[in-house]
Amino acid sequence: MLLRLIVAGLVATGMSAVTAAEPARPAATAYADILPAPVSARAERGAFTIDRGTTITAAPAARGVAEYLAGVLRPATGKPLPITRPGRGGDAIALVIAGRDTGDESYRLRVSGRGVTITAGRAAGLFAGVQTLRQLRSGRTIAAGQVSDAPRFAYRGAMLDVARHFFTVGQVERYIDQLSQYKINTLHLHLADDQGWRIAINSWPRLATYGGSTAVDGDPGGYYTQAQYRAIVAYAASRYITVIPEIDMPGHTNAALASYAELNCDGVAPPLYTGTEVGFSSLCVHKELTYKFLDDVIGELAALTPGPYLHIGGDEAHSTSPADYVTFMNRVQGIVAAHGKKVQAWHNVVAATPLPTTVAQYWDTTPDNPQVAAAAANGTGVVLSPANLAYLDMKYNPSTPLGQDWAALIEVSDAYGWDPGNYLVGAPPSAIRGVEAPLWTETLRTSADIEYMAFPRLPAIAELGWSPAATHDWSKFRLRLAAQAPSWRAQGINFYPSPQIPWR
Ligand code: TNX
Repeated sequence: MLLRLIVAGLVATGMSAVTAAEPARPAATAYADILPAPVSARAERGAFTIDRGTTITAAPAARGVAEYLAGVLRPATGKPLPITRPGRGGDAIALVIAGRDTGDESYRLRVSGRGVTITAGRAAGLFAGVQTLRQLRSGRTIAAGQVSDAPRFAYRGAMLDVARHFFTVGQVERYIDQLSQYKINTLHLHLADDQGWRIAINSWPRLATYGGSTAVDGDPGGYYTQAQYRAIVAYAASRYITVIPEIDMPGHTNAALASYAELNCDGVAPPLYTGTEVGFSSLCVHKELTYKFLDDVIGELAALTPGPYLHIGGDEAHSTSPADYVTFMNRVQGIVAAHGKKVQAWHNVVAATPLPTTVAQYWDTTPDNPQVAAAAANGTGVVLSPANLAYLDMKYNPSTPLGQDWAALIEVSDAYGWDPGNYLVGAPPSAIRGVEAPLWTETLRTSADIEYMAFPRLPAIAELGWSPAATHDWSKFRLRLAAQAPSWRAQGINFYPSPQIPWR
């Protein structure tokens, strides 16, 4: 009787009596479920089981990735997983730096009954392989098979707006952990806008202490000390994510203008702003102090930034005349260059004269933009974030409780249903650096809010950035996405259960 009850229970949960007695086995489709889709993957017979004797082997250059992997696997498996130098024998998960360094996150993964080997030309590739390994693991078991993989685009980004609402270091790190699982390699932090200035600048302290004191709807403000900001950058780096800090200008600057009266053309500081209008503020383009201010800010930001790019905004400068906009953007590009950094800016920068190294971030809602296409043909790099496809703050449907709808309603099939390599009419494919999914936070206050808007669309954009165009297939993608849900539930990720996806 008892046995019959157990068997009935197993049948009800979809398991067979045989597998129930063994450690949980990965689904046979695991290699087909990897997200973002790899270049190639095939399942083989057998599986590797992590045990008391399993070690992680890594040469010194791979030590950081090994520690990250151990940090994931030890709590998940309850096994000690010591990290050792290569070549000690025994069952191992081997992280091997070998072969040509292609300068990207290419890797190969091989799982047999005897062990796991991830091989890459550089540590960033091993880290990407580790993310694939995480998806293949079920309990202590990893199904046998092989993966060969490389990213389609070098730039795979996500933006978080910490200006409209402030998010703590812990909240940003939580998002970084989520991004890294989908092989996102760039975190663009929107650090200043009309509603708040979120990074301490030692030479202009009131930017943060006063300009950072509030948020949309008068919600609590906040800012990162430089030590906290460095901690975010280091945490991201440990996940092979480069941070691009953005100070938006010449518009979107009310928080700065409110903090220092002398930055205003009329010398009068406006009040702090907690609404959600855009386009009403502008730095004073013909005041020399503006450029002294920006030289100080950009200098401190450059010193905090190991990555090559600083983002100078440049969008929606509706209170700056077109001629002043050109003057301003050209001069500020020079300041960034003088501090040894390259410029990223919203695509409006092409109205000025982009430096040869400037990258334009495209946010328009149409693939037809001759001015941006011409700049791209002229050598300006382009990152694609079309607002009607890639903006994570857009509602999914009319009844989505959070977000906006000015650009579009964006269901999962919309976020996935375009080809970045073939989107911007007239732009040479070589100009396209990749994709970025921006998350503006006028309506978002908590990590649960961030996750509801980002999941499941962020993995869709991540796949457009990583996976070969030949793998693009909605009917398969929706199954890959469905396979992620158990992991999201286990991590407490608050995702939108889109009716388009056959969730498991
Ligand atoms: C447009 S598009 C903005 C942001 C807003 C966002 C809200 C662009 C570069 N700027 O200032 O937060 O829409 O969806």
